[in-house]
Amino acid sequence: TVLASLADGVLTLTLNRPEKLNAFNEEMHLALRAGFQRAHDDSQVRAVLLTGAGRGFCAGQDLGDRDPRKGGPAPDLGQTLETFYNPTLRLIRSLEKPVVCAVNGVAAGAGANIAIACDIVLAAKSAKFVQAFSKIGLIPDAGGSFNLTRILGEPRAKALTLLAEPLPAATAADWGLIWKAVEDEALLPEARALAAALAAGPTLGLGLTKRLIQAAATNSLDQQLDLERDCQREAGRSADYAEGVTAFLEKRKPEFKGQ
Ligand code: LHQ
Repeated sequence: TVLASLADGVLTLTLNRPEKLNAFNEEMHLALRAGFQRAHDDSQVRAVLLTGAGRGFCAGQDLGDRDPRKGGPAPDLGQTLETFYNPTLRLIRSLEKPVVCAVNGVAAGAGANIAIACDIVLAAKSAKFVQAFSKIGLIPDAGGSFNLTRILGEPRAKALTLLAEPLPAATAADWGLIWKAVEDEALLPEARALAAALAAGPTLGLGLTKRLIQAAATNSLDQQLDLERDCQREAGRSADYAEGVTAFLEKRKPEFKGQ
């Protein structure tokens, strides 16, 4: 349900239930989590590229999995979040390596919010982001209530989540919800090139940069200045910093190792 391949330091994870627009069943949850866990554990992985197979990126939870017409007790969706979505969201955010997301088609519900939790999001111009939750009586999850509000502010976050209107990729880019909307044919080549360039970069410093930018959402200025000091101290001790300065002085391209 998730294809994983490692090349040039990039672990590509492709959601692969195209007949269901890559909606999440338990198997896909576990496979995606395993992919991000591998990204944490494997030092060969220096960047991740997340995308979807077929015409959709991800339609969120597979709604066929829990058919209310079959009767039985109401499901505990809080438990579903705790068991399946939240660990994956935490793995994406805590991974100190860049995560590029290539949104190849519709991203709905938790699928939209997993996309926007990634670090650099490219979307095909034909893609749309749908906060579909309110259409079925649910609330925005998978970090959506946090990320949408922080990125867009309350007015847009509320309208998107209360109305569940599809947001075209170009508007998502205009609003700063994603990095770029690109021509459909250009999506994968651009996303791959971006991920490969990041993977060949000073990934220790990039990881620290990700930590800093995320921490700024909840830190005070004083806390953030302290964190910048600590992270710069660590970056300054890296082999990549020495190589970056040496290459600059020698007027050549640096060769970073991620150390
Ligand atoms: C699907 C799905 C789907 C199953 C398309 N499931 N089959 C967390 C905690 C626990 C539980 C609940 O949820 C959550 C978080 C969530 O993610 S809640 C939100 C769940 N997602 C949705 O409500 C989105 C439902 N899907 C749609 O609104 C549309 O399918 C979108 C807007 C994604 C795409 O529309 P279209 O491009 O018109 O495609 P389509 O509707 O024709 O879908 C194509 C096929 O995919 C179709 O199957 P079929 O056999 O008729 O070809 C759909 O039934 C199936 N599909 N989403 N979530």
